[in-house]
Amino acid sequence: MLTIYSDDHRLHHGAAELYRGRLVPCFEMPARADQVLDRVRSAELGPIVAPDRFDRAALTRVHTDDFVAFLESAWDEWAALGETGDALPYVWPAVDLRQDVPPDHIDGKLGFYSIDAAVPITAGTWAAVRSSADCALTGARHIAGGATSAFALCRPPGHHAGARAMAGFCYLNNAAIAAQYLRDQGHARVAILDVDYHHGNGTQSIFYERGDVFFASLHGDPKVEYPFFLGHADERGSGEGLGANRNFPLPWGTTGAEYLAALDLALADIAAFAPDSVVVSLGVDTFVEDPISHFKLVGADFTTMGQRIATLGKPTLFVLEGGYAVADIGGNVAAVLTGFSGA
Ligand code: 6XA
Ligand code: ZN
Repeated sequence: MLTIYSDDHRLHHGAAELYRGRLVPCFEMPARADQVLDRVRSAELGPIVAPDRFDRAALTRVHTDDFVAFLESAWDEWAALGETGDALPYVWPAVDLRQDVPPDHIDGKLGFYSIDAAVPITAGTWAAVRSSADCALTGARHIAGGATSAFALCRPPGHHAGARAMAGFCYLNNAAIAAQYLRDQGHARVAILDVDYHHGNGTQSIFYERGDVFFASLHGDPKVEYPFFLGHADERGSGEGLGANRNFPLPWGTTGAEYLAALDLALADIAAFAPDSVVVSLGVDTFVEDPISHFKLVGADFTTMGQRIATLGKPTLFVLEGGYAVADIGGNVAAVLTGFSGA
């Protein structure tokens, strides 16, 4: 299996995030990608290549033009204030406020184009984000060209980013951009399977009214888990997308066996959809020792996960999402990929 990776991810390194009332070092850090690269290499999964550069138009197929323009200029507008630390939002157009008048000041824009404050913007964030999307697009290009699998080692991750919003360590939605690219290259039906611990709210929202992209997600129940306000079982899609969205919210403490039983249900739905290709939002924050999550998967469960995904028999693009047990993230990602390849 081909891996697509760029050192550009290092250009994005937020200093701190708000966690339970304290500023703590960002859980989403460069060492995560380093660990994954290291273990993919030692597992001898296959060649590791740099991403191709894609046109901005590939991004605006799923994101609004004004949102991409915001990401492009946010750091410069922030730095023009004389600020040198990370840019962070602190006010949002939530209940009773207007969503229809975009602000001019960067403080307002940061809130207008985000869902939460877990999205620090640094001097190198845009370059890293753009390169991360290029990794996903390059993987999709390989799949469109006939490859049976590819792994986009994306950092920063993407599945919380919506058409017009960054959120939860995510800026551009790498998996959604890749899925749309596959559609544009002639794959009539694409399925996205999100196995990250957190609901992929951004991906769901982007495709919610579409019948050509199926979205299935297994995740911590949003009643008790981030992102809290999307990801319930009754969200089944709307309009032409009715029936093309499937959520499996699972309780804190979910074991590997319980998780894999739910995965089988998601895979059955995807098989029934009969996609031309599958994009997997691969987060391994379902791991028992993950510092911000509450499932109990162990190493062998990740191998089984890869084996079961392979039973779909579809060209499959894996896109890296979350996972914060830094010492184990590489081994767990490699277990899914080798499970898939060896199955
Ligand atoms: C914000 C938590 C963001 C969750 C990030 C993640 N406090 N998403 O892993 O998949
Ligand atoms: Zn996650």
